[in-house]
Amino acid sequence: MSGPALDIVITGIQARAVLVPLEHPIRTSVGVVDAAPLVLIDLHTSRPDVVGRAYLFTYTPLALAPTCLLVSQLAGVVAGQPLAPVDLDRRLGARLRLLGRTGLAGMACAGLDMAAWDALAVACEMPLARLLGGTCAPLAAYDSHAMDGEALGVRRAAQACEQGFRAIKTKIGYPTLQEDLRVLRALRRAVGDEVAIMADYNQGLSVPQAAQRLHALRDEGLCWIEEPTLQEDYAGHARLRGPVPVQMGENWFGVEEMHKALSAGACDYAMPDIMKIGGVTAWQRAAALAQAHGVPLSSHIFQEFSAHVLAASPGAHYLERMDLAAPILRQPLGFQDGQAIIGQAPGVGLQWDEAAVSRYRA
Ligand code: SMN
Ligand code: MG
Repeated sequence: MSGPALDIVITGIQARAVLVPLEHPIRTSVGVVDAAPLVLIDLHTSRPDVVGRAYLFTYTPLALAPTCLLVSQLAGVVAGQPLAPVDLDRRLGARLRLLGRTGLAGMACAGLDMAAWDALAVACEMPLARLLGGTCAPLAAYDSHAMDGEALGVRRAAQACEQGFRAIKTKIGYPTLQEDLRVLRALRRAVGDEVAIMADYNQGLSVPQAAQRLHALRDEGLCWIEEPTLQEDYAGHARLRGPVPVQMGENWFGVEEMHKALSAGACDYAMPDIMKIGGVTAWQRAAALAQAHGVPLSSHIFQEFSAHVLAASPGAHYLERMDLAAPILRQPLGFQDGQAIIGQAPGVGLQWDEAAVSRYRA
């Protein structure tokens, strides 16, 4: 890092709320996301050419304005501070010790962390993956679909295969096990035996229900079953391991929750969400934890940042392709032959399409 990059300080934060249309609603067994509520973050520094960008996904429009306001409020904690994400993480943790960094507060801090790492990589004139010590090699990815039913599910699966994907995820938890089986078998017929299929219950089953369904799915050749029961029930997840590999992690707030889950033997695979786990700083700690437990590591949405951190993570498994931000980005993340193509742009490469941002302002 050249001298000038070391002297950069944060000068301000811009946070904007947008509600972005989705090509397909994200239907799950526990609710539907019809549009993507995103908080767009611009972290400005003492170098006008060094701006860090990140976005947060708030799942429901109900959380969009409060999260956006929280990000703006936290500007007061980071403005004037050196562009040093690990130090910012410590500072934010100290300031929010009484509140705690879970929920919207954790999400807001993670957004600042991601934007700061983006700015630092831009200042160092290299992709974030390189700054973290990795390369920009292509990453195995799966195309992530929803509880689409048989007809749309098959269409999306076939389209993903035509685009070169070698893995797809669907969401299940239909009213009956027979419906789960019917949709999964239709997808298998559509993609053939060489394409991996993952299935996500989004916490929709009780442990007894999940035990019965996972046993019935044991011969369906699934790559993993995701969040079969309540995400905070680590013992329950541990009891369900066996018939099909169990995947979880998107709802862990901080590496502390990840540590509790892995210590309880809750899952065969781990998929932290880079926002909820706490940003790039926390992701690196999560990656070390996964490695210590011998658990392959996948990502959850946030495909742009996730590509860079996975590229520098031991035990990288799959990147989830769910293009939530495409309508407001000038350059979506590229995929080829079922792999994420990181590119060589400095930082993460997020550039807002300002006309679209104006159109979708919430
Ligand atoms: C998911 C649920 C809700 C919004 C985005 C993604 C899902 C996943 O759990 O793993 O893709
Ligand atoms: Mg999931």
